[in-house]
Amino acid sequence: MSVLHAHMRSKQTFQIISHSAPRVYVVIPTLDEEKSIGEVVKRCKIALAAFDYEIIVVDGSRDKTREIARRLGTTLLKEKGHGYGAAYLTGFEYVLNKQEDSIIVMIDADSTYSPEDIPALIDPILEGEADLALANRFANIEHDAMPLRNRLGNKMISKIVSKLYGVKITDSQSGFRAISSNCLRTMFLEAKGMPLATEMLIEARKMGAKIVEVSTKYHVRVGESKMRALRDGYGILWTSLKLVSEINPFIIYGSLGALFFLLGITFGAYAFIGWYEWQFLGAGTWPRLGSAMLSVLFVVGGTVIFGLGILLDSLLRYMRATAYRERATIRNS
Ligand SMILES: Nc1nc2c(ncn2[C@@H]2O[C@H](COP(=O)(O)OP(=O)(O)O)[C@@H](O)[C@H]2O)c(=O)[nH]1
Ligand SMILES: [Mg+2]
Repeated sequence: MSVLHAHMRSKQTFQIISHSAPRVYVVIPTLDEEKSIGEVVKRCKIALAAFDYEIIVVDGSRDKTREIARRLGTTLLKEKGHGYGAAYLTGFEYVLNKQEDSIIVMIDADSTYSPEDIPALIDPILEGEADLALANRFANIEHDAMPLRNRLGNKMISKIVSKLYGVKITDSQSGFRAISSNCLRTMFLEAKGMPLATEMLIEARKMGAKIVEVSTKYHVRVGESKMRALRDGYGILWTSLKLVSEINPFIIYGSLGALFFLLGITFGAYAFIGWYEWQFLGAGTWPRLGSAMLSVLFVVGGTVIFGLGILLDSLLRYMRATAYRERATIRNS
């Protein structure tokens, strides 16, 4: 979407909801971004001129980032702990403590995302069409903006998250997002590093939030990336996998149980053939007692694990239903 178009949309939206438009909080984590923070903040201000907004910079820098952010009148917070996730959690805490209905925008300080796209990103939330809007960079990516390694890693993680959690997401690692305060409040987030982005998606899915992707531009970065592909990549992959037992325990316990059961059957068949040869075909003594014991062990173990999967699944469903009913009661009262 063009810059002009984004502006036009923001004005339209603003006119429609001018009486009750929620405040927009832009949270920007910064780690040594003196080269670009000034420009990003200024562009955010222009893009949000028609809105009631506050820009929050959550900093962990040793360069001049803080001074620049202060001079531009942003709310300056010091990150609690260290890392991309820790910085966001600090910013979220600040916003949610205000106890108001608002929209939170997440954006990098490195000039990769276009602040001019913010109105287009918050639009679906204002319109009630989404709780979480993700910028999808792949539709409009500047050449060389994302290293091939990151691009492939992102594609893979996005596929895994989409398959495991039943959401359709093209760009799971996009750090340009908008979320309603009501949705953010329900999320249990604890990742201190880059996996926060993934954790947030999974939490959104768990809470039954409406997620949309908005196509935005993506530019070459100013300054150095703080992402460490290997370490962060593994962290993100692990986060994508580990939370599945919370939303769909049957995938894990069901397949593990089935695998054990199959192993048990295989050992059992092997033992049975040995017994048959000994009994009817005149082989020596029956040699496969070990296999028979393993067979019993795996079949019993597999059945127990499978049962556990079913049990956890219904327990989780029960808990979710209870939470859903509680939320509905609160809303109606
Ligand atoms: N406060 C804080 N900000 C961070 C930290 N790590 C990264 N950031 C900021 O988070 C944003 C995303 O990091 P970036 O290096 O752009 O990651 P990439 O987009 O995956 O390459 C940038 O604005 C960084 O300055 C951190 O440890 N503390
Ligand atoms: Mg970045």
